[in-house]
Amino acid sequence: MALSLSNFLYSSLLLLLPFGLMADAATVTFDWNVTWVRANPDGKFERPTMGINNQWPLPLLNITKGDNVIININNQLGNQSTSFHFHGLFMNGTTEMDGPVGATQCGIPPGSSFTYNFTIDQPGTYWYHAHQRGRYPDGLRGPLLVNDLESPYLGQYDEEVLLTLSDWYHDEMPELIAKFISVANPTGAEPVPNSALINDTQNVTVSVQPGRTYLFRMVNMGAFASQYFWIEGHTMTIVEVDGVYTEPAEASMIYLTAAQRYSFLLTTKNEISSNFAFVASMDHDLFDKVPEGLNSNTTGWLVYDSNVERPTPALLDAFDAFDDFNLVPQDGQKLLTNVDYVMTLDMKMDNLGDGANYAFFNDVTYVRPKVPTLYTALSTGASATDVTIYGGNTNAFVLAKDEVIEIVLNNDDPGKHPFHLHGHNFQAVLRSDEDTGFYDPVNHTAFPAVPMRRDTVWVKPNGHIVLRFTSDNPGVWLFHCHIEWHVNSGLVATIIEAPLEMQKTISIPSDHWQVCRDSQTPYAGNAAGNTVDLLDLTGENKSPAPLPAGFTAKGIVALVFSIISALLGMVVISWYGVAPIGTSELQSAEKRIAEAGTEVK
Ligand SMILES: *[C@@H]1O[C@H](CO)[C@@H](O)[C@H](O)[C@H]1NC(C)=O
Ligand SMILES: *[C@@H]1O[C@H](CO)[C@@H](O)[C@H](O)[C@H]1NC(C)=O
Ligand SMILES: *[C@@H]1O[C@H](CO)[C@@H](O)[C@H](O)[C@H]1NC(C)=O
Ligand SMILES: *[C@@H]1O[C@H](CO)[C@@H](O)[C@H](O)[C@H]1NC(C)=O
Ligand SMILES: *[C@@H]1O[C@H](CO)[C@@H](O)[C@H](O)[C@H]1NC(C)=O
Ligand SMILES: *[C@@H]1O[C@H](CO)[C@@H](O)[C@H](O)[C@H]1NC(C)=O
Ligand SMILES: *[C@@H]1O[C@H](CO)[C@@H](O)[C@H](O)[C@H]1NC(C)=O
Ligand SMILES: *[C@@H]1O[C@H](CO)[C@@H](O)[C@H](O)[C@H]1NC(C)=O
Ligand SMILES: *[C@@H]1O[C@H](CO)[C@@H](O)[C@H](O)[C@H]1NC(C)=O
Ligand SMILES: [Cu+2]
Repeated sequence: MALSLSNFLYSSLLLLLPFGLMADAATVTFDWNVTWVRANPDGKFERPTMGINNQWPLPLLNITKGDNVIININNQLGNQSTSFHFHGLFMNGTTEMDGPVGATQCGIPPGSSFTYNFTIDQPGTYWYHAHQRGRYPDGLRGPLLVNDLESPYLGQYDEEVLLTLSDWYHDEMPELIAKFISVANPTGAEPVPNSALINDTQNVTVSVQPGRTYLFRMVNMGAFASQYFWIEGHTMTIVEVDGVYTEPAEASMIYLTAAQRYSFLLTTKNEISSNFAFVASMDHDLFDKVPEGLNSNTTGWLVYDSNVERPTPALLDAFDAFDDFNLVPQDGQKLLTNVDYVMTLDMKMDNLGDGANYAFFNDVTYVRPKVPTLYTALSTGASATDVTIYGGNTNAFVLAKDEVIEIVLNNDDPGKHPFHLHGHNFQAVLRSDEDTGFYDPVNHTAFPAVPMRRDTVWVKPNGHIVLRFTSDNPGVWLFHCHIEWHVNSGLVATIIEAPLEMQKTISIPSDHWQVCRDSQTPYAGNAAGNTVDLLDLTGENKSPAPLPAGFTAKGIVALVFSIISALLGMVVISWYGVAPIGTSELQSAEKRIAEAGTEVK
């Protein structure tokens, strides 16, 4: 019964030792069957939803820093393949566990199994989600917390509270994507969510006690909408963004794009006479049209006393959120200077020859290669440093090891976009105001001495951002907009970081090859699967051809279709809606417009 002295000393020693020195970190194992379930989180509509072990919402992964995580996936969906990405984890030394289908693995087809095996040595607030065309908004996304026994804020709070935010669609993604990327939607208007959720429900209550401090951890797991978040009568003290501890910063409202995370400290009042509302409100700027009856606001309450009423939140005239560029990382990491390599990404939205709207970096819209990019890097020897072999539609960049890399992103689009880098966080060096056009490297506002770091940052409409990081993590890492619609319409670039180093250090477990065989996906050679002539990309996956000359402005495409509908009536429009339109149809439409005396610029 009595605790022996040696046992006692051993446990005390464990508490005193820095975590990294502990003999064996734990291995935590999860068995996940991916299954269809039915869910109705907004109380308005029950729908088929992708769950884990017949449950949805998905499980919280609450891991301790240093732990080895094993997740055994068995895809029991029956009709769709999938994969998982652990958003914000660097996967240092295990790029093969990063998850994006076509980049670091083949999709896991129905009936197949796949094991993710990685060690977490970062603290903070993360999430996990499927990383294959449109899967995560259908349900496959959940929170991931990394508990840090060495947190600089340990001891400054009594308890932890997790709140997730999300938008929610009633229709399933395959159907919505088909409507979104279609000749019938030439302007590329994104489907607007039906509801917003907090913690995968609404009207959530957080029971609090007076005079205590709570660490709130927040994740936006949504597919599209950014959200403003505020708590009436209380101040938030931000201490972490995207896994990076910050100097404490007070805020009355925060703004979370899809995929961003915040942790803040909140100290409760000393009396319990009232309860207080908190609100998450979807940013309408991103919606082309706000549907009648949409409620963008989700309310929850800090409940001091459950017998006291829960007040309706006051309506605000304007949103005034904390600017994350004012955050300072707690480790004081200085601005990276002496940039070795600049990746310039000019982004725009435009139409291709099928009449649908796509997203482009440097005039190329991403199309998944036949061979996942990592497998190309591992199977092509010395040629792996030649960017050509990764294909003409992947926006590939090959980086050398241990260089300072700068990403310049010029947003030639009137929308806000949240950009995410896999495998790293980055110093957010500059975010211009809107309508400032492209970045001018010789004329810009001063960079901060200690820039904010995170893994997802938004660019303003028709503005630009400049990001920096060190290429110290060999692997294949995507850089993409985290609006799932824009991922599907091609706003993705591929970074192949230190490929020759990868060839020495990365080995692919046999179950990863097996899912490629199960799904008949080639896993060697260049992007087209050619293992003999690596520079021959015949047969690679390509985007549709460009529009014929004179049809490049998306406004004209819209005009063409409104005129066709006026001339020929709705029967034709619905026919166009089901069959992809070809060049000849567009040309005859052009001729008709000319004949009708309409001006075509
Ligand atoms: C939350 O409360 C509002 C207002 O009472 C109600 O309209 C809504 O249906 C509730 N949501 C859920 C999921 O119960
Ligand atoms: C797959 O099955 C689910 C559940 O039966 C169904 O709701 C969904 O529409 C199907 N999806 C496809 C792409 O067939
Ligand atoms: C996963 O599915 C298999 C086969 O149906 C079943 O044997 C196993 O118990 C399931 N695992 C979990 C964790 O539900
Ligand atoms: C996980 O990876 C480690 C390191 O490669 C290996 O030793 C271990 O056997 C793997 N575990 C599983 C369950 O695959
Ligand atoms: C996560 O685990 C830690 C350590 O066990 C615990 O203190 C914390 O409350 C947990 N967080 C949540 C949201 O459950
Ligand atoms: C929100 O959901 C998470 C699980 O994802 C749970 O740990 C947490 O306690 C919930 N928060 C509240 C306030 O209900
Ligand atoms: C949502 O909240 C905002 C800010 O208070 C307010 O302007 C807007 O009218 C609210 N929307 C609805 C539908 O209540
Ligand atoms: C530098 O940029 C500012 C702000 O955009 C502009 O007003 C100014 O004319 C520019 N100066 C030069 C030398 O281009
Ligand atoms: C990856 O690990 C190496 C070796 O420990 C380290 O030098 C590098 O900074 C790490 N990079 C990231 C992004 O974690
Ligand atoms: Cu976007």
